Amino acid sequence: MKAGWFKQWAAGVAVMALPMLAQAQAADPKPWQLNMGRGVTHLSHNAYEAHMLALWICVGIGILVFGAMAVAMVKFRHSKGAKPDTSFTHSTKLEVIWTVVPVALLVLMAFPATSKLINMYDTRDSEMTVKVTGFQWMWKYEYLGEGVEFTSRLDRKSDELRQQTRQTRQTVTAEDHEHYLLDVDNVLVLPTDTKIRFVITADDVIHAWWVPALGWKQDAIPGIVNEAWTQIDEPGIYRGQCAELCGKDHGFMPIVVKAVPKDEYQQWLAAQKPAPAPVEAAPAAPADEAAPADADEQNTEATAAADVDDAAVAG
Ligand SMILES: [Cu+2]
Repeated sequence: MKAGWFKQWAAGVAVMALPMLAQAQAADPKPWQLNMGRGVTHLSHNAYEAHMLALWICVGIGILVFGAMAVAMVKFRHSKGAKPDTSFTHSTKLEVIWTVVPVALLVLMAFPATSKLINMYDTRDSEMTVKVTGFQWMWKYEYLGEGVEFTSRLDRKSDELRQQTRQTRQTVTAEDHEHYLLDVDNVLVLPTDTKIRFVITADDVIHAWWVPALGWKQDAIPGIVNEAWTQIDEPGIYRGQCAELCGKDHGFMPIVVKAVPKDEYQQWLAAQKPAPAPVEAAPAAPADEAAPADADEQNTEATAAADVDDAAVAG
């Protein structure tokens, strides 16, 4: 057990020591990460900025208050002959200051926070909509208007490991599974640089759809449709979990978002669409048509590959 813990710790240190790996995992929390993550969307950056503003104001207040206490305790201590002022009752000047300063600070924080909140609920001008439905215990994703839908549940390997460890009471290490309980069978593929609207609901009990790198979590409530939106800046894999205690397998309904460039997304989407029903009356025609169709597909693949090469050169 001890060796397992050490291995996990060593693996964590190794990951932090490798900037390349750390870059790839930039959106995931790291061991011993203290601050909240920046995330990969406009909204997550907003949340991060609001958090940092409040944090630095708190740091300033902390330094002032504890500094004043330290000075008072050291400079005016009894052994130095300090005498308490027993006649003091109140000071109007001080009372005004300690009322006005906190109010000013709250207003300073409330203004940007409110505009960011309004922005967060503004789903206008979105280019596509994904419907998310929470089930005990999996997610269903529907690409509205595209005829593409699928369910996404805990990956088989994680599930097997969890059944095993339940009996053996052993700990699952990173060697057993790099993303234990954070992997799914079907990932939610989304395009980058696209305003995506989500409509979120549930079919049985309340769940909550949460991918920290996107910067928000939204309740999935039966009979209610909640809205949210995202625009992902960087391609990558972003993991999350159900964030509302929803039953015995609440901890086993992870979320995986795979953000890919727009053209790659279009290819993926086309591949997901159900094949058109075969035409009964023309037995010979499909063979002829198949060839040009294949050629087209190869062409788009070649173009896509060229794009990737271009991107690599540009990068
Ligand atoms: Cu749930």
